[in-house]
Amino acid sequence: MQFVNPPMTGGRRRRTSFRTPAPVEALEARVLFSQPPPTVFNVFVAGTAWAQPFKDYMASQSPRRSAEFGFTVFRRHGEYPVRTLPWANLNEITVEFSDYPVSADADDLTVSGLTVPDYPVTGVRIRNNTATTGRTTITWTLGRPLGNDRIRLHFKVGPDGVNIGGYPIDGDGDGTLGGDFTHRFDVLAGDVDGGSDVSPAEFVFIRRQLFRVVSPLPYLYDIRSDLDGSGRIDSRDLLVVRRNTYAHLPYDPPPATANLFSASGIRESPVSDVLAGAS
Ligand SMILES: [Ca+2]
Ligand SMILES: [Ca+2]
Ligand SMILES: [Ca+2]
Repeated sequence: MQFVNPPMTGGRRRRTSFRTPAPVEALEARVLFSQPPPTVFNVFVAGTAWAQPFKDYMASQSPRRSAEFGFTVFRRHGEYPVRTLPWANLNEITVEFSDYPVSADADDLTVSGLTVPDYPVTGVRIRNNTATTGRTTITWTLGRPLGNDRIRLHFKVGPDGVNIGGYPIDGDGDGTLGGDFTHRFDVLAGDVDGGSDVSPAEFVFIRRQLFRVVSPLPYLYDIRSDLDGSGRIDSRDLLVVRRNTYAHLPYDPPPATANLFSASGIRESPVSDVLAGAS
């Protein structure tokens, strides 16, 4: 028995173990010949302002969600239809990868929409959670919340994008290395029923739920009515849905690239202003 430090851990992962010496598989071989190849497992969205009890309750309702990373908008395995998201302060996107030391920069992720052609990415945080989930997560933070928009996520794969020691992942999920990752979902603050518009009935619906709380007892509490993820349905949520009443998702198809965007006739969401200004 000897004390071995495998050199394949890519700097972040550090694992020590007692085992008999064996030829250590290089990271290159591990990436190139792994079956299935390393890929994206899940994509989550959340708000940095979300209260932890809100996230805990959200995750408790479905094992597909995360008390750490938020609401799932993409799963690699299995059908996962997502209704229009009703929250007003979504500004974090977390991608969960296979158990590899994945690297990425802030500008590797592009978040585009019809209302806002290019959401600024202001930060990136990489975590190798091998001790807990056995997976690597990368969280990109946006400079403004997603809102009233048909969102398209895109990140490039390879040495100048998302990579594992310079090698590509299987971004498009076709079973071979390479291919960028793209995914679409919609966000409309106040769209409690996910029908892609905000009706006066939804204002009434939220008003009926005033003062319901997620903690300590989430009696009749609904995460889709807590529009700022505060853990409490109150006047701020009511203000969000009131300001967005009669708003709807932009009708145009999603842009192929951010440059093809046309903003004519599309009103930007005032909801972020509401949240920033309300007390
Ligand atoms: Ca591929
Ligand atoms: Ca609706
Ligand atoms: Ca709230």
